[in-house]
Amino acid sequence: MIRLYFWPTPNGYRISILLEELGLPYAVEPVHIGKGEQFAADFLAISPNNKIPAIVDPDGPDGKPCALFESAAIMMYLAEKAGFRFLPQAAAARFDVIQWLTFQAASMAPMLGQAHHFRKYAPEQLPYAIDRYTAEAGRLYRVMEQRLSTRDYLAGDYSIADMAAYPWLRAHSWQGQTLEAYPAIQRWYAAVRQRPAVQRGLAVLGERLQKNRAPPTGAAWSNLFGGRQFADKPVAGDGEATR
Ligand SMILES: N[C@@H](CCC(=O)N[C@@H](CS)C(=O)NCC(=O)O)C(=O)O
Repeated sequence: MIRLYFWPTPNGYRISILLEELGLPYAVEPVHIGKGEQFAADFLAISPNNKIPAIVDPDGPDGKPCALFESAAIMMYLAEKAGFRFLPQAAAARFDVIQWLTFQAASMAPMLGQAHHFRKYAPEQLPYAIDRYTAEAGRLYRVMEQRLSTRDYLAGDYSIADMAAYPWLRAHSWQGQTLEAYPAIQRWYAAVRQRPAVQRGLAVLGERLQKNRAPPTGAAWSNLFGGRQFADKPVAGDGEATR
């Protein structure tokens, strides 16, 4: 069975949503990133960038085990494995999905993540950074708005590109955005949200969600944004990794 290395965050939900959409059986391996479990040697062997999500498929290509990190790569892998579902096999349509998936992975998620960081987590209020990433979030939303004003989903039919986008847009208020300003995104958002598989994917490890969504402090801050995240060798001699 596929093992999903997961924590309930926007990038993690991309994969839980896709696995639910595909109906593939999977086992969740929680990786508590606030506790520093992403620095454990056995996890780094699968995900050398110390980030969730990651998967291990014991029945990979040529029947051999396959480990993957990076959400976009995992999405393409799973969609193809399931027989090109939510990722067309025909080249032109496939690359249309891939370019919008890459736009999510390479442009939207990193910039929206910076908006979260400076608007919610930074220990100082830095107006330049807040303005820059809020404006960049708005610019990216306008790219999506224009695209969705001429088609139902990012690449025409519902695809892995939409599943990659939706978990990030759920946090639109953290990015200084309001969906009323983007009518096409608002329609798309409602259509994705009502899908039962999306709701099941978003419920994975729901009991582990931080209730108050307060910024991390202490060891969690160090693990995510501080000394341990940026240490030369975060694994060595540090007792935080508990996996
Ligand atoms: N480009 C990566 C980003 C993954 C990522 O940023 N994961 C975050 C959670 S959303 C994480 O694991 N953070 C822990 C850390 O940075 O140590 C992907 O799309 O998979």
